[in-house]
This record gives sequence, C-alpha cells and structure tokens, in this order.
Amino acid sequence: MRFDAAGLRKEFPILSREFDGKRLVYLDNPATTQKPRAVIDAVSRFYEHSNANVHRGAYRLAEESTAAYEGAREKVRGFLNAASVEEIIFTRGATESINLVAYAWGRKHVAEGDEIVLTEMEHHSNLVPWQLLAQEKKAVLRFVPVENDGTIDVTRAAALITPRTRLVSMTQVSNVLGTINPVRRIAELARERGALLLVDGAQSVPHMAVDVRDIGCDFFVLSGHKMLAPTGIGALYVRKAVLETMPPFHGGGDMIRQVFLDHATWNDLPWKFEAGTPNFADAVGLAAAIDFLSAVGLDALQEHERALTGYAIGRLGEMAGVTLYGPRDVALRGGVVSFNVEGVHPHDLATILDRESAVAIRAGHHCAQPLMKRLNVAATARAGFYLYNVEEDIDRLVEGIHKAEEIFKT
Ligand code: C6P
Repeated sequence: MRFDAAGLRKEFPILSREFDGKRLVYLDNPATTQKPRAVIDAVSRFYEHSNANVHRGAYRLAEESTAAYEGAREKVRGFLNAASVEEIIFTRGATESINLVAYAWGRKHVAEGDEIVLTEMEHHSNLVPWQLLAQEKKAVLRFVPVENDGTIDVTRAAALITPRTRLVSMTQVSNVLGTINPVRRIAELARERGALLLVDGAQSVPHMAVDVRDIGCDFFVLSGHKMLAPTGIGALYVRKAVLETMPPFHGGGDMIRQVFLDHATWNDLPWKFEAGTPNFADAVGLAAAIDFLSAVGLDALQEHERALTGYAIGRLGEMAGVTLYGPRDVALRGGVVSFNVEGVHPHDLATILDRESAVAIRAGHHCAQPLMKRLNVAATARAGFYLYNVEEDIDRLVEGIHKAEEIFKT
C-alpha cells in the first residue's frame, strides 16, 4: 500500500497555513515536529475533563488523571519494548534525560581516570553533561571519529572501548548527517568490556522502530516534541539493574517515601526519579502521539522517509553548487539532509527559502559545533522529513535554492 503522506498532512492543522499565498513546506522536523489534531485534542480533553494532580488525591478525578499518566508510561514502555514500567522515567526531554544519567549515575559510578566514550557527531546535549562530569571527577572523554563518509567505523570504536571505559554514549541517528549508528554492535562491544551504553534516541525513535532490549542498551533517551507530542515531555529508559544502583536526581515531593528533618527515604521506581509535580498533561499527549505513530506504522514511515531522502539526495546532488554531508547510501541514514550552497551562507539561504518560497529549514551549527569543525564548515543548511512530507516539498526546496543562487549571483 502506498504511504499516504498527503492524507496524513490533513491531520495537522498547522500545515494548512500559507505564507504570501504559498502552502507552508515544513522541513525543520529534526528541531521539532508538528502536532496532529489527535494529540492536540488529547491534551485539551485532559484539561477539560480529567485534570488533577497525580499520585496525591483521594478523589475520583485524581484517580483518573493518575491512571492517564501511568497509562502513558505503559505506552512508552510498549513503544520501546522495555521490560517494565519501573524502567521508564518521564523527563522534560532528551537533554534532561542525559543530565539525569550524568548526575545520578555518573557521579556515583565514574571516578578519576575512568573513561567515557562519545562520538564526534554528538549533539551538545550528549557532550556537555559528560564534560561537566569529567571535569568534576577527573575522568577522560574519548571520541570515536567521524569518517569522511559520515559514518563511524566499528573497529575504531572497538579500539577506544577498553576496561577503563565506564560508559559509551552515542546518538542512534545524527541530527546533522542523518547517519544511523550501529548501536546494537556497540552495545555488544561495551558489554564485553564491562561498560554501559547510553543511546540518544532523540532523532531515531520518532522515525524507526526501536527495541531497547534488542539493542541491548542500558539507557535510552527521547524527546516527545520530536515525535508529534507536546514540548516539555520526554522519557528516559534505564535497565532496572542499573537504575537500582542510582541515587536520586532531584529532591522534592513525590520522590520520597518518608521524610524526617534530617534525612529522607525514597519512593519506589520509577517515581524516585520524578521529583515534584510531573508534566502529566503532556505525558497524555505523548501517549496520543505514540498511538498515532503506531497506527501509521514505524516500518512504513521509515520506508517513506528513506524514499524522500533518496529523492532529495538525487535532486540536490545534481546541483553544481551544492555540497551534501552524510552517507550517500540511504540505507545507512534517516531522513535528515544537511548541505551547503556555494556562495550562499546557510542563514541567508534559510531566510530566502522562507521569504520567497515558504519553505522552513534550519541553518546553523545544529547544536553540534565539534561536528561542524570536523566537516570544516561554520554551519550547514538542513532539511528533515517526516510523515507529512511529500516529493513536491523537495521540489519546492530545490526551486527555492535556485532562487537564492540567482539572488546571490546578481
Ligand atoms: N536537536 C535539532 O534541531 P531536546 O532539546 O532536549 O528536546 O533534544 C536535544 C537533542 C538531543 N540529541 C539529539 C540527537 C538532538 O537532535 C537533540 C535536539 C534539535 O537538531 C534541537 S537543537
């Protein structure tokens, strides 16, 4: 059956917007995705019908909101195929999830001289928390290099993961290059050497089927807003045996069992790691987003994005002034395409694409400055595809690039 992206687009109210009479072409999906009516309605319905603080009230409305919140946790568990809901912690997003691990796990398990292995393609969210930890503990950061084709070489990664390595932390899909990293193989290597693996799934789980047990990772992080859900809600998966060794992250209400003036004891998992009133309304939105994605089908979605990526690489690759980054083989990448246009700064390109063609892309360093250095550029333009994008969107992008080239020639 053909993937009905045009039909799906009708479910997204914002995508009917026009600028200067032109239909909005939204290609900034790696930054955040648009929201279907089903998600918007689920959050509105929750506020209109079921809103009450969770885990506290003895009344029926609070029981209902608690059931909705814990139901959302079960949805996330099922989506990632985690073994238990105890392993799913709600956070504000991928950034907070990684900081939680760096703080609660890292400060307990990383000591002077220990090593943490990252890659050169990490988002700042999966780099700066480890720099902070390494500075505090006098630990050492090591980096798997990015090869010229935008991939990482497993042999080179294997050489960097040693008995001194406490943690390997890497993105499953690069937000710049689109590269899909071989996280399953890396998990095996880490395990053999007694290290743990954190997988940054911010750019993978919205676009492809993910199974944390099949990957064999110890930590997995995601951001709801990159997968059709509201902003401010995300999740952290931690394998239970690891989670049981971790002290709390934040202190406050809900994460405690008993509190005395001079000390406290902790709530059961996963609530020990969710201090304060959680973002339960947006967790309900995340559950609706998971239902939407599951109905679309992750394999079909990945196939659709792969076809769009192949088409985009083909069309952009024909343009004399365009440099493309990342693997040329679409089987090795997700639906993110970064590029530069000779003689046009990416920021100017993004502005012209918007003003002339109503095409929204991101330009800049994409929160991956070390990767920009590796690519020897200050910035790139980036288009990222999702379930509502069609080939015509890429045609509009290409036309817009031609216009920008003309403007800069004169
Ligand atoms: N990348 C982009 O335009 P937050 O901001 O916490 O939801 O996600 C952080 C994050 C972590 N890892 C990867 C691989 C990411 O791509 C991102 C967010 C966006 O590329 C915003 S900078």
